[in-house]
Amino acid sequence: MTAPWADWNHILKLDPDKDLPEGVTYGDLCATGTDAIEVGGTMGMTEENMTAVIEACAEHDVPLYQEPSNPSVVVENDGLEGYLIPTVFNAGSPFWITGAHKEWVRLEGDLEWDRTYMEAYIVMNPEADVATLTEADCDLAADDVAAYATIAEQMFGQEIVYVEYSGTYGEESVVEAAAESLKESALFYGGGIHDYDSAHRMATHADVIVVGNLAHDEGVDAVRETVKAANDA
Ligand code: 1GP
Repeated sequence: MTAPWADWNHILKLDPDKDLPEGVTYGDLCATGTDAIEVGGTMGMTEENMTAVIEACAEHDVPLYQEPSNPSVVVENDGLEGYLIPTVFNAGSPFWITGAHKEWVRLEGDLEWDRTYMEAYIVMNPEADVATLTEADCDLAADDVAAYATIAEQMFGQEIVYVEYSGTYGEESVVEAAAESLKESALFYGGGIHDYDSAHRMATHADVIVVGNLAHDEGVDAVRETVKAANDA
């Protein structure tokens, strides 16, 4: 079976804890040409705010995924295509590698496995909430990141490796090293993409670029530019 992300170039990640720019609707953002919407964030997540964004996006014709940051905010909604579940390979606490996942399965029992997908995160911005929360070791050189990507793919069978610089623009050499180390798995890159050029540069290395803050800070036109760049690369 082909992976849902096989043809994706661009994901728009919407954070339920952040507002949209004045006059911008979720419908506008769904219509930017992005290949998928991922609803998720690190801080301030609740079932209520997750549900509100998922319901607002579900009315529109774009694949919709939830990226729950912990088991208590997982939303069941018919509008969701599925779940993209983070596991943080360089987390300091095992809770963020397998612990949260174990709790989810313990509490829920049988998950919808045919639409539950893993993302093997390598968290790189020490200032980001996700780095603090997971106590991630972000002091990694390009060869460390490449090695994490390799173990994610070859030892742990991860189909998605996600180099995450959330909030800041990453080192291209690091993303390139991760890309070169992967054989089949898809490389997602997210962090600090803010215009055509920044999107295009990372999209030459990554299979899929993830754009987050830009939607909340700038709005639709800026996001469209990044979609164009992702498709041009
Ligand atoms: C965050 O990777 C995404 O999880 C996108 O990062 O918000 O910096 O665009 P930005």
